[in-house]
Amino acid sequence: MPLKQYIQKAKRVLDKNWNGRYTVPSVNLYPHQWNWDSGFIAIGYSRYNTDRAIQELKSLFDAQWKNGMLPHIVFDKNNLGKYFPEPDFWKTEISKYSPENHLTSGITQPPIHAFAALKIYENSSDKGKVKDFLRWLFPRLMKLHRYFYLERNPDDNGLIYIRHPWESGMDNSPMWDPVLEKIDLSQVKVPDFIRKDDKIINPEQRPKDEDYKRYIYLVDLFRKNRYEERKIFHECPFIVIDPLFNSVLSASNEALIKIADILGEDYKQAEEWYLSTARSMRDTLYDGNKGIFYAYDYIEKKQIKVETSAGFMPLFGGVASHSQALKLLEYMNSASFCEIHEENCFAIPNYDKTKKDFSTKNYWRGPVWININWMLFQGLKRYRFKQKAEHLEKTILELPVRFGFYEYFDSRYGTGYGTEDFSWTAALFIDLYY
Ligand code: 9YW
Repeated sequence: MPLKQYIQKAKRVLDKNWNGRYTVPSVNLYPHQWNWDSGFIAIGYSRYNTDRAIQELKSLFDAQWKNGMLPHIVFDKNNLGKYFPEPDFWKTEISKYSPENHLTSGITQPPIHAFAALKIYENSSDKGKVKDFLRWLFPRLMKLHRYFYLERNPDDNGLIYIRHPWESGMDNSPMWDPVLEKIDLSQVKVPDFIRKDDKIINPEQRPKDEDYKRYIYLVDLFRKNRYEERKIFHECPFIVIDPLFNSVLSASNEALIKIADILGEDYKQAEEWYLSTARSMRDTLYDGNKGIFYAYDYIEKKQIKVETSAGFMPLFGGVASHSQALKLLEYMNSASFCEIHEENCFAIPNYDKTKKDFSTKNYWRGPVWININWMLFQGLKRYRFKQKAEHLEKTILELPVRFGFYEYFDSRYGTGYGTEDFSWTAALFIDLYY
């Protein structure tokens, strides 16, 4: 089948998941609006339907919290009961910052939105229309980034912390194991709950129950503290600096500078944010022996020495120095994360495949994710690593064509796992085609 017909298929996936206001990641598994998913989805739409791209981000930012936080889920009030945890569990109405007319979660996700908004502008032929939208969005983006630099920046050095694995977007990444293990389940009280995800998808490909208990323990801690950031910061056992989150923020800071410029607004603040985060990441997260950026446990004050695809993300944010970038490429293009021309390997798996607990099929513990590969592709291009960039581009196009628009893919055989008809897989496939 010619590639063009797969584009029609990809568009049909997005149509199926569009509910008139926004696009759900997947009708059955994730039936609400997800924060960074909508950013990637908007990038896909920006190639052929500017109005939908704009609507996608408008719906999300309508639910922005009063303190600037953009929630990781905006719930569809008419479609409750299929997912866990939903608003009856989050109880975000007890926060003085939660929005009046929307039901949301009480955590955030990697802030890809300024980057996505700039793409909508660049890809549109109706610059006037998109400029009006950017005028609406710009103060909201500034408010979101300001929230990070005021509320999540304890040392005032631009290293922004996350306080839940779900905020990283990579829920059960092996990177979080050493931190989560510190929550001793025999010592803490976890509220009763019933998972829904493991009834839809084979539990072998999802986080373990012990992981889920810890996720829920953290949500309970946030509720108990009425979502007050200062209080949470002092009590929460999971305070980490994630290289992916901070790299995405950097890419968006850079986009904010450009958006400010397009609108004739002041770009100085965004520039300061950009410089401070990038500099501190280079100084604190990089490991020159291994050639990767690590996450950092803020409580233990040490790097978390676990190698995942998140560690290469400084390429996407333009954070890595030239010599760091060369080392990243070397490690990325090795037997650990698939060499160019390596057989039975789809670049790049989410976790170093030489590790003994590497899994080709378990969620964020080894499979290949299209959004991660897409961001790394952008990063490799910006550092002019042409051959490797082309290798990733080929993978991103090949996997959905051969196996379907799945949520994630087996890193050895390419088989699709998780849910089928997954929105960001379709959206980013479209983006690459154009
Ligand atoms: C969950 C929706 C989300 C993504 C996350 C991914 C997964 C599970 O699905 O989260 O229940 O929220 O880890 O990155 O945004 O696609």
